[in-house]
Amino acid sequence: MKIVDARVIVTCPGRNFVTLKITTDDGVTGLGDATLNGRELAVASYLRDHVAPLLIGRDPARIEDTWNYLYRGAYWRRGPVTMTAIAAVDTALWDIKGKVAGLPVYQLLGGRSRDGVTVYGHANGETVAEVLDEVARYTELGYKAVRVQCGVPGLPVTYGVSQDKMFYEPAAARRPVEATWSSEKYLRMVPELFAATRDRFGPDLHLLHDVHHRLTPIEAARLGASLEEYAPFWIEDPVPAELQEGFRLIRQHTTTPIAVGEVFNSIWDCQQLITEQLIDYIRATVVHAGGITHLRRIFDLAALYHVRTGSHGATDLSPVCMSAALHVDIAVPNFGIQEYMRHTELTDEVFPHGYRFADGYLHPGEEPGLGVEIDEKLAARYPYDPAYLPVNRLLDGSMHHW
Ligand code: EZ4
Ligand code: CO
Repeated sequence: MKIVDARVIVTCPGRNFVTLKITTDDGVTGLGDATLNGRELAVASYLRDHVAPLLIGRDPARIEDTWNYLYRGAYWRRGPVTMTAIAAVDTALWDIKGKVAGLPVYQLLGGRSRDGVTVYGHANGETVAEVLDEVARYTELGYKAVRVQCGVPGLPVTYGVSQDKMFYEPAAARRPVEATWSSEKYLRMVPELFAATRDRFGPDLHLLHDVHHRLTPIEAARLGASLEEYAPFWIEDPVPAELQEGFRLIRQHTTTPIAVGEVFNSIWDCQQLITEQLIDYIRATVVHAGGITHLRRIFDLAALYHVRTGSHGATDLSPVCMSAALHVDIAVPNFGIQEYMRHTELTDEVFPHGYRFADGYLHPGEEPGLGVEIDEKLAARYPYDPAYLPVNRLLDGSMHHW
């Protein structure tokens, strides 16, 4: 079997998605997500101009070899653009392998390790009362785990709080929205949010929170300590993770579990975090961490060090990525939890898929391959629409981490 076509499809059914579609000489097709929020066309060009020509004529069955061909063969290694492009190829080849074998991809990864994939939803609000109402909507839908994000009194725009609550979308503007930040005000708010949520919903609901890289290690240590009595499932991205050893400081002061890694692209971004047991959950996912092939390598390393998985699953990861993530989640021994921000109905129409939500769990479908397709005619009706993620400034105007 040979690859005869590798095509990049860019579509914006409400938000931008980049998809790679690989076709074999037998007419089998495979899909890979290649969406990099706010930098979409860089990956589209990388694939179209530099990768697709190399794929033509290759044997689609040689997934590992193709991964290394693209990784080592580029000479310029790693980085979000390269690794997202490699992920798209890798994911599409796993899809093809599953279709050729007549098996869902999770069967090729060793079969089920669990009955369903526990997911968490996003409850966002301007005020604590609003957040609690959102949490109630999720518990009514059957969710066992909810991420809580709340406006910070005294700050006009806060990460995680949007107008359309059930379909949070941060990349909405032609120019980046400028948000403001104060760690001091924020650190006062979060324990109040957790106290109120535990008080209303009791001890069993898993509560998560995303710090979105905004604290220093000692501030994160204080946050973790101040939340211990509410037993959070995790706090996510407490600090920017370029300085992996910085997490030692957090660890010395709190037993609140730490999750990190939605912006990681490779095993080398988290090697020290994992091997020194500085984190509890690794948030790398298929599309930004080199595909199923590389993600499994990360997860296997994590398993050796008692680190569990908690893959990124925001709406800027397409249903192709979500589908691939679920096949990995259901199979790996050290699964922890999967983020799940539901896509809009229009996105689900463009990407018909077999995975289903029921009672707090997602279930990958039983279709051969990944169980997700793209309606190209419908996709073509929604052309690319540039949008940027926000930026963030301190009250004095300094650039801060978003
Ligand atoms: O800000 O996916 O945990 N989820 C997140 C997301 C990210 C976006 C960035 O594109 O932090 O909402
Ligand atoms: Co996050």
